[in-house]
Amino acid sequence: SNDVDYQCWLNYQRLETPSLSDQYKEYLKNIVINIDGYIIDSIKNELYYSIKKFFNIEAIITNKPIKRTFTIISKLDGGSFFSNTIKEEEYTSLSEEGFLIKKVENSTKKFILITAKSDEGLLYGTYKLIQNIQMEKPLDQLNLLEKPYIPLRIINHWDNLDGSIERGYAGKSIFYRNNELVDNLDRIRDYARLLSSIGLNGIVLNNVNVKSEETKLIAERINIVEKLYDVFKRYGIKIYLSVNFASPMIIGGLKTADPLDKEVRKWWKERVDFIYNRIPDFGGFLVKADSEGQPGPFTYNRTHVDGANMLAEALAPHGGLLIWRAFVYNCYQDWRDNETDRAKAAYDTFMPLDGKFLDNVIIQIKNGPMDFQVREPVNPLFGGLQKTNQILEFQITQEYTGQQKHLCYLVPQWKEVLDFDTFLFGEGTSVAKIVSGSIFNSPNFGIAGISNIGDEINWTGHTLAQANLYGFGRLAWDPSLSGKKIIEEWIKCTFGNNETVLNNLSEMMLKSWNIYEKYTAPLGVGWMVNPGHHYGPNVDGYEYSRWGTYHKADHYGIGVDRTLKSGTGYTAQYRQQNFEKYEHLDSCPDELLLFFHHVSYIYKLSNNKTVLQHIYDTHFEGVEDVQWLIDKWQGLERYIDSKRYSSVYQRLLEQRESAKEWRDVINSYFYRKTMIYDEKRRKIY
Ligand code: GCW
Repeated sequence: SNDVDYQCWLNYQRLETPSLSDQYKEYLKNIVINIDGYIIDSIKNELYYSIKKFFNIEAIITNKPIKRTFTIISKLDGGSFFSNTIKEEEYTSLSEEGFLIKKVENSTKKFILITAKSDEGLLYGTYKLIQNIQMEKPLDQLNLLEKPYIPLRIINHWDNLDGSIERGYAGKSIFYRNNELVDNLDRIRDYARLLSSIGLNGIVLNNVNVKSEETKLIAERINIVEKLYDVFKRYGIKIYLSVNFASPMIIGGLKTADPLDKEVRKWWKERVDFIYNRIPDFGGFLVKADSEGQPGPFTYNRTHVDGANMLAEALAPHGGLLIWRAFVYNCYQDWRDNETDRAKAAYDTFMPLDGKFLDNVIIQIKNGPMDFQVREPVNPLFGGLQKTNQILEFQITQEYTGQQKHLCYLVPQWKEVLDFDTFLFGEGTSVAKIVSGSIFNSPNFGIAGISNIGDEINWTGHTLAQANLYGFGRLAWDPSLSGKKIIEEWIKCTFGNNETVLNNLSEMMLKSWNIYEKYTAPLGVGWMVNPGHHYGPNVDGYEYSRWGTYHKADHYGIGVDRTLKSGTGYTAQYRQQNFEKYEHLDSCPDELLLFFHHVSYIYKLSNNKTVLQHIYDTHFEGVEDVQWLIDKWQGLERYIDSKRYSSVYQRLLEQRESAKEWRDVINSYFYRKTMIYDEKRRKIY
């Protein structure tokens, strides 16, 4: 499709500066590639296609330069041709997936060089060069050396074979329909292009809640996986499958799935051998066990170590990874029970197992201790675990952040998580550093995000939600990038280099998470959503339920006491410095106040406002801010194509309606609980 909305940030629009365009064109007329391979073919395709769109020319792709000026893509060991152009330190600092791009000029030739140690590196370098062109970066000083900071950069799909997507807000699966692979794989290929252009190197192809049909993907339905493998491998993306822990019973006909049972172990080994026979560089398995109804080792009185290691042992000979989720908690809690705290569950379950997992086991941990709320503290397993491989899990799909009807750019939220100092091994041990694996000296660390795409033409339903997918990939590559830098890249590539668009839209995006937070659940307390689908306000929707998700509002106050002194003791799961910060009211950050403490409505925040007045103010402001978003967007009408303009506009109107509903429900609830007026006497029902 040529639809601009479909192309996302790979739009390849003509440059606005003709002279710069001519300069680049001169170099890109002749592409020199002296190696073969399926990833190399993708590089050729991408260059050919982008050059055509940028400059309206057909690039000539050759083995040797046919002009004095050209662009060459070559492995670092690619011979003497350019060896004296690369400095020793450049060579040594390049990692396996890194790349070097530079402009070289001597008396006989001028060329842009993209070089790397691997085909994947060359592919990333190619996308980088294309992006530089699109962003109209000057060609003169072109000299870039990049390598990913985090080794495993994986997108997770909660797609089911019937075509539905759990928590999907952008249509149906682009992979599956009616329990089959879709017929036309073009769109999947375009998705692979989008993913590798932002540096992602892994994809989990099916939902962690593995139902009966999906269980067969490791058996008689392997051909589906094989075909997807054939698409993704061309873009350097490894494929992984979510598997059902009870597979030996469901599809193997065994009487048990006990991980210590000999037959069970043998069964898994055979399954894994079977998979690798068909898919030589299969990535591995992702498992949600003993969580929200999924089977797991607990049924057999075995531990997660028993379960994970059994699968890891089967995968190890093939170099496969076993990713095991830490999202384990009691989802049948009695709301009357004040002792049990869901926030404590992951840490309580996995800390005692630290150091007991095999080398190819990785624990995948959600960013917070609860479940992707608009605001949560960082999961204390980061900073807790010392001898276990870890993957940080983010939710790109906006389950609790407006379901892609509301604008919510999540990069600022993710940045806070990545920058959070856990104090593991002393000051300066950020979450980003942990998941880079550098301090553990292991490549089996990473970052995962639940995809927000579906088969709607613009992939993400809300066009501006494309930025979340983009930003996820960029942060996984380089967590030190700022939210601003990332959004500017995304805007330029998606909407072009117009200044007004750049300024207005980046401001909108950067404020959007905060705006969403203002009109929804206050001060980190979370969960005031409608049960089940999780859209829209329902203050007590999860208050008397089995899910462990309570705000404990009464006429006097609100919040969950998670202190060691008088509450559930969750604060003690953090290292000393963070424990102290959260334990005490005076040092607990306002935005997490109600996550950690139960306080009275007249408790004063650091800005001297009472909690209640803060709730009123932010809820009125939130709606006004959505109006501000609308005004800003309207100011861009003449710069943006009408299709994208009006589809975003429609969603902003829905956001305004929904924000009003949130405002009035929340404010009325607290007014009725407290009978304390809003100081400004605004309308409350
Ligand atoms: O956020 C919750 C969702 C479930 C999801 C679960 C999980 C895939 O509401 O739909 O199931 O988390 O992460 O396993």
